[in-house]
Amino acid sequence: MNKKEEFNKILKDIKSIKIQGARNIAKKALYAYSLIPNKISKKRLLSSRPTEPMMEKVLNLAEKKNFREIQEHFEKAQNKINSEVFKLIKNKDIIFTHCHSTNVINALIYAKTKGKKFEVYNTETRPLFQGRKTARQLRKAGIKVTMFVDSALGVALEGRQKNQKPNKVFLGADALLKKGIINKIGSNIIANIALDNKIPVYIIADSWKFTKKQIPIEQRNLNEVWDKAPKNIKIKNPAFEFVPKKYLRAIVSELGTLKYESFLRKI
Ligand code: RUB
Repeated sequence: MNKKEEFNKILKDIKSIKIQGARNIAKKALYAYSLIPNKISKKRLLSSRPTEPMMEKVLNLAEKKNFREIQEHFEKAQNKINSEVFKLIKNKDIIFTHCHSTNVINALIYAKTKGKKFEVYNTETRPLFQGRKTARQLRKAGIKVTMFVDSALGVALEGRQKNQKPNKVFLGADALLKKGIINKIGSNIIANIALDNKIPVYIIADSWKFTKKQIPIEQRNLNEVWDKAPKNIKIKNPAFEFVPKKYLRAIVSELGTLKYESFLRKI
Protein backbone atom coordinates (compact mmCIF):
# COMPACT_ATOMS: atom_id res chain seq x y z
CA MET A 1 0.00 0.00 0.00
CA ASN A 2 1.37 3.43 -0.84
CA LYS A 3 0.93 6.42 1.50
CA LYS A 4 -2.19 7.69 -0.25
CA GLU A 5 -3.87 4.28 -0.12
CA GLU A 6 -2.94 3.85 3.52
CA PHE A 7 -4.28 7.31 4.34
CA ASN A 8 -7.57 6.57 2.56
CA LYS A 9 -7.90 3.21 4.31
CA ILE A 10 -7.52 4.84 7.75
CA LEU A 11 -10.03 7.53 6.82
CA LYS A 12 -12.51 4.89 5.67
CA ASP A 13 -12.01 2.85 8.87
CA ILE A 14 -12.58 5.93 11.04
CA LYS A 15 -15.78 6.79 9.15
CA SER A 16 -17.11 3.23 9.37
CA ILE A 17 -16.26 2.94 13.14
CA LYS A 18 -13.78 0.13 12.51
CA ILE A 19 -11.43 2.53 14.25
CA GLN A 20 -13.51 4.04 17.04
CA GLY A 21 -13.32 5.82 20.38
CA ALA A 22 -11.79 9.27 20.79
CA ARG A 23 -8.31 8.02 21.72
CA ASN A 24 -7.96 5.49 18.90
CA ILE A 25 -9.34 7.97 16.39
CA ALA A 26 -6.89 10.70 17.49
CA LYS A 27 -3.95 8.27 17.46
CA LYS A 28 -4.73 6.89 14.01
CA ALA A 29 -5.56 10.32 12.60
CA LEU A 30 -2.14 11.52 13.77
CA TYR A 31 -0.49 8.61 11.98
CA ALA A 32 -2.56 9.21 8.82
CA TYR A 33 -1.61 12.89 8.89
CA SER A 34 2.07 11.93 9.20
CA LEU A 35 1.68 10.08 5.88
CA ILE A 36 0.29 13.11 4.06
CA PRO A 37 0.85 16.20 6.22
CA ASN A 38 -1.12 18.95 4.51
CA LYS A 39 -4.21 21.12 5.05
CA ILE A 40 -6.49 18.98 2.86
CA SER A 41 -5.72 15.75 4.67
CA LYS A 42 -6.25 17.53 8.01
CA LYS A 43 -9.64 18.76 6.82
CA ARG A 44 -10.65 15.33 5.56
CA LEU A 45 -9.68 13.70 8.83
CA LEU A 46 -11.50 16.30 10.95
CA SER A 47 -14.72 15.94 9.00
CA SER A 48 -14.68 12.13 9.38
CA ARG A 49 -15.97 12.28 13.00
CA PRO A 50 -17.19 15.77 13.96
CA THR A 51 -17.50 15.18 17.74
CA GLU A 52 -13.78 14.56 18.34
CA PRO A 53 -11.83 17.49 19.81
CA MET A 54 -8.89 15.24 20.73
CA MET A 55 -8.31 14.52 17.05
CA GLU A 56 -8.32 18.26 16.36
CA LYS A 57 -5.91 18.86 19.23
CA VAL A 58 -3.34 16.33 17.98
CA LEU A 59 -3.63 17.48 14.35
CA ASN A 60 -3.10 21.11 15.42
CA LEU A 61 -0.05 20.03 17.44
CA ALA A 62 1.22 17.97 14.51
CA GLU A 63 1.53 21.17 12.47
CA LYS A 64 4.14 22.47 14.90
CA LYS A 65 5.55 19.56 16.89
CA ASN A 66 7.37 16.31 16.37
CA PHE A 67 4.98 13.36 15.78
CA ARG A 68 6.74 11.07 18.23
CA GLU A 69 6.47 13.63 21.03
CA ILE A 70 2.70 13.86 20.49
CA GLN A 71 2.41 10.08 20.16
CA GLU A 72 4.10 9.57 23.54
CA HIS A 73 1.34 11.52 25.29
CA PHE A 74 -1.23 8.74 24.73
CA GLU A 75 0.73 6.13 26.68
CA LYS A 76 1.91 8.48 29.42
CA ALA A 77 -1.63 9.74 30.04
CA GLN A 78 -3.06 6.21 30.02
CA ASN A 79 -0.47 5.03 32.58
CA LYS A 80 -1.39 7.82 34.95
CA ILE A 81 -5.12 7.16 34.41
CA ASN A 82 -4.51 3.46 35.16
CA SER A 83 -2.94 4.21 38.51
CA GLU A 84 -5.74 6.64 39.42
CA VAL A 85 -8.47 4.12 38.50
CA PHE A 86 -6.61 1.41 40.42
CA LYS A 87 -7.01 3.49 43.59
CA LEU A 88 -10.75 3.91 42.94
CA ILE A 89 -11.60 0.23 42.45
CA LYS A 90 -12.33 -1.84 45.53
CA ASN A 91 -12.56 -5.63 45.68
CA LYS A 92 -16.13 -6.87 44.93
CA ASP A 93 -17.00 -3.70 43.00
CA ILE A 94 -19.54 -3.97 40.19
CA ILE A 95 -18.59 -1.38 37.62
CA PHE A 96 -21.05 -0.28 34.96
CA THR A 97 -19.77 0.95 31.61
CA HIS A 98 -21.19 1.87 28.22
CA CYS A 99 -20.00 1.66 24.61
CA HIS A 100 -16.25 1.13 24.09
CA SER A 101 -13.72 3.42 25.72
CA THR A 102 -10.05 2.53 25.52
CA ASN A 103 -9.27 4.80 28.47
CA VAL A 104 -11.81 2.84 30.56
CA ILE A 105 -10.91 -0.62 29.26
CA ASN A 106 -7.14 -0.21 29.64
CA ALA A 107 -7.62 1.02 33.21
CA LEU A 108 -9.91 -1.91 34.09
CA ILE A 109 -7.48 -4.43 32.61
CA TYR A 110 -4.61 -2.80 34.50
CA ALA A 111 -6.56 -3.07 37.78
CA LYS A 112 -7.33 -6.72 37.07
CA THR A 113 -3.70 -7.60 36.29
CA LYS A 114 -2.66 -5.86 39.52
CA GLY A 115 -4.99 -8.13 41.50
CA LYS A 116 -8.24 -6.18 41.98
CA LYS A 117 -11.31 -8.43 42.08
CA PHE A 118 -14.35 -6.83 40.49
CA GLU A 119 -16.89 -7.41 37.77
CA VAL A 120 -18.33 -5.31 34.98
CA TYR A 121 -21.84 -4.70 33.66
CA ASN A 122 -22.06 -3.19 30.21
CA THR A 123 -24.53 -2.30 27.49
CA GLU A 124 -24.52 -3.68 23.98
CA THR A 125 -24.61 -0.09 22.60
CA ARG A 126 -26.84 -0.16 19.57
CA PRO A 127 -26.90 0.39 16.70
CA LEU A 128 -23.23 -0.52 16.16
CA PHE A 129 -22.73 -2.83 19.17
CA GLN A 130 -19.45 -1.40 20.44
CA GLY A 131 -20.42 -3.01 23.77
CA ARG A 132 -19.60 -6.41 22.30
CA LYS A 133 -16.05 -5.25 21.65
CA THR A 134 -15.83 -4.05 25.26
CA ALA A 135 -17.22 -7.34 26.61
CA ARG A 136 -14.80 -9.38 24.48
CA GLN A 137 -11.73 -7.42 25.53
CA LEU A 138 -12.61 -7.48 29.23
CA ARG A 139 -13.47 -11.17 29.15
CA LYS A 140 -10.18 -11.95 27.40
CA ALA A 141 -8.43 -10.22 30.30
CA GLY A 142 -10.28 -12.51 32.75
CA ILE A 143 -12.80 -9.94 33.98
CA LYS A 144 -16.34 -11.20 34.62
CA VAL A 145 -18.74 -9.36 32.30
CA THR A 146 -22.53 -9.20 32.17
CA MET A 147 -23.91 -7.48 29.09
CA PHE A 148 -27.39 -5.91 28.98
CA VAL A 149 -29.48 -4.75 26.04
CA ASP A 150 -29.50 -0.95 26.03
CA SER A 151 -33.12 -0.69 27.07
CA ALA A 152 -32.34 -2.75 30.18
CA LEU A 153 -29.82 -0.29 31.50
CA GLY A 154 -32.29 0.91 34.15
CA VAL A 155 -32.72 -2.68 35.34
CA ALA A 156 -28.96 -3.15 35.31
CA LEU A 157 -28.27 -0.01 37.33
CA GLU A 158 -31.05 -0.61 39.82
CA GLY A 159 -29.99 -4.24 40.42
CA ARG A 160 -32.72 -6.55 41.76
CA GLN A 161 -30.71 -7.43 44.85
CA LYS A 162 -28.11 -5.43 46.72
CA ASN A 163 -25.26 -7.67 45.64
CA GLN A 164 -26.30 -7.23 41.99
CA LYS A 165 -26.28 -3.46 41.98
CA PRO A 166 -23.36 -1.64 40.35
CA ASN A 167 -21.60 0.65 42.79
CA LYS A 168 -19.64 2.72 40.26
CA VAL A 169 -20.20 3.94 36.73
CA PHE A 170 -17.14 4.49 34.54
CA LEU A 171 -17.75 6.33 31.28
CA GLY A 172 -15.29 7.50 28.68
CA ALA A 173 -15.66 10.85 26.94
CA ASP A 174 -15.31 12.25 23.47
CA ALA A 175 -15.32 15.84 24.60
CA LEU A 176 -14.73 17.53 27.94
CA LEU A 177 -16.43 20.92 28.01
CA LYS A 178 -16.88 23.70 30.55
CA LYS A 179 -20.44 22.62 31.36
CA GLY A 180 -20.04 18.85 31.19
CA ILE A 181 -18.97 16.11 28.86
CA ILE A 182 -20.04 14.51 25.58
CA ASN A 183 -20.07 10.74 25.26
CA LYS A 184 -21.95 7.99 23.44
CA ILE A 185 -25.72 8.35 23.20
CA GLY A 186 -27.23 6.80 26.31
CA SER A 187 -24.63 8.31 28.65
CA ASN A 188 -26.96 11.01 29.96
CA ILE A 189 -29.74 8.61 30.88
CA ILE A 190 -27.16 6.36 32.56
CA ALA A 191 -25.90 9.33 34.59
CA ASN A 192 -29.49 10.24 35.53
CA ILE A 193 -30.39 6.75 36.70
CA ALA A 194 -27.07 6.44 38.51
CA LEU A 195 -27.78 9.66 40.40
CA ASP A 196 -31.25 8.41 41.40
CA ASN A 197 -29.62 5.25 42.71
CA LYS A 198 -26.74 7.07 44.43
CA ILE A 199 -24.14 5.42 42.21
CA PRO A 200 -21.17 7.72 41.53
CA VAL A 201 -20.35 8.42 37.89
CA TYR A 202 -16.67 8.81 37.00
CA ILE A 203 -15.47 10.08 33.65
CA ILE A 204 -12.26 8.32 32.68
CA ALA A 205 -10.69 10.48 30.01
CA ASP A 206 -7.46 11.95 28.74
CA SER A 207 -7.42 15.71 29.37
CA TRP A 208 -6.62 16.33 25.69
CA LYS A 209 -10.33 15.79 25.06
CA PHE A 210 -10.97 19.19 26.64
CA THR A 211 -12.09 22.01 24.37
CA LYS A 212 -13.54 25.49 24.74
CA LYS A 213 -15.20 25.18 21.33
CA GLN A 214 -18.83 24.29 20.72
CA ILE A 215 -18.93 20.69 19.60
CA PRO A 216 -21.54 19.42 17.15
CA ILE A 217 -23.25 16.11 17.87
CA GLU A 218 -22.56 13.69 15.07
CA GLN A 219 -25.71 12.38 13.33
CA ARG A 220 -24.96 9.04 11.76
CA ASN A 221 -26.35 7.18 8.80
CA LEU A 222 -29.96 6.03 9.20
CA ASN A 223 -29.15 2.64 7.64
CA GLU A 224 -27.20 1.81 10.80
CA VAL A 225 -30.54 1.79 12.63
CA TRP A 226 -32.78 0.19 10.00
CA ASP A 227 -31.35 -0.87 6.70
CA LYS A 228 -33.91 -0.52 3.87
CA ALA A 229 -36.54 0.95 6.20
CA PRO A 230 -39.94 1.62 4.57
CA LYS A 231 -40.19 5.11 3.08
CA ASN A 232 -41.79 7.93 5.12
CA ILE A 233 -40.51 6.71 8.47
CA LYS A 234 -38.27 9.25 10.11
CA ILE A 235 -35.27 7.80 11.91
CA LYS A 236 -32.87 9.67 14.18
CA ASN A 237 -29.38 8.38 14.85
CA PRO A 238 -27.45 10.78 17.08
CA ALA A 239 -24.11 9.21 18.02
CA PHE A 240 -23.43 11.21 21.17
CA GLU A 241 -25.02 13.29 23.89
CA PHE A 242 -24.17 15.84 26.52
CA VAL A 243 -23.95 14.94 30.22
CA PRO A 244 -24.04 17.96 32.58
CA LYS A 245 -21.22 18.16 35.12
CA LYS A 246 -23.67 18.10 38.04
CA TYR A 247 -24.15 14.36 37.38
CA LEU A 248 -20.45 13.58 37.65
CA ARG A 249 -18.56 12.61 40.79
CA ALA A 250 -15.12 13.20 39.28
CA ILE A 251 -12.97 13.23 36.18
CA VAL A 252 -10.12 10.77 36.15
CA SER A 253 -7.45 12.01 33.77
CA GLU A 254 -3.66 12.23 33.73
CA LEU A 255 -4.16 15.36 35.86
CA GLY A 256 -5.51 13.18 38.68
CA THR A 257 -8.96 12.31 40.06
CA LEU A 258 -10.64 15.67 40.31
CA LYS A 259 -14.04 17.19 40.87
CA TYR A 260 -15.21 18.85 37.66
CA GLU A 261 -14.52 22.41 38.87
CA SER A 262 -11.01 21.48 40.03
CA PHE A 263 -10.37 19.79 36.70
CA LEU A 264 -11.45 22.96 34.89
CA ARG A 265 -9.17 25.09 37.05
CA LYS A 266 -6.24 22.76 36.40
CA ILE A 267 -6.75 22.49 32.67
C1 RUB B 1 -17.02 5.77 21.55
C2 RUB B 1 -17.31 6.44 22.85
C3 RUB B 1 -16.24 6.40 23.89
C4 RUB B 1 -15.38 7.68 23.80
C5 RUB B 1 -14.11 7.57 24.64
O1 RUB B 1 -17.96 6.12 20.52
O2 RUB B 1 -18.33 7.05 23.06
O3 RUB B 1 -16.78 6.35 25.18
O4 RUB B 1 -15.00 7.91 22.47
O5 RUB B 1 -13.33 6.53 24.14
P1 RUB B 1 -17.73 5.62 19.01
P2 RUB B 1 -11.75 6.41 24.37
O6 RUB B 1 -17.67 4.13 19.05
O7 RUB B 1 -18.89 6.17 18.26
O8 RUB B 1 -16.43 6.24 18.54
O9 RUB B 1 -11.56 6.20 25.83
O10 RUB B 1 -11.38 5.21 23.55
O11 RUB B 1 -11.11 7.68 23.91
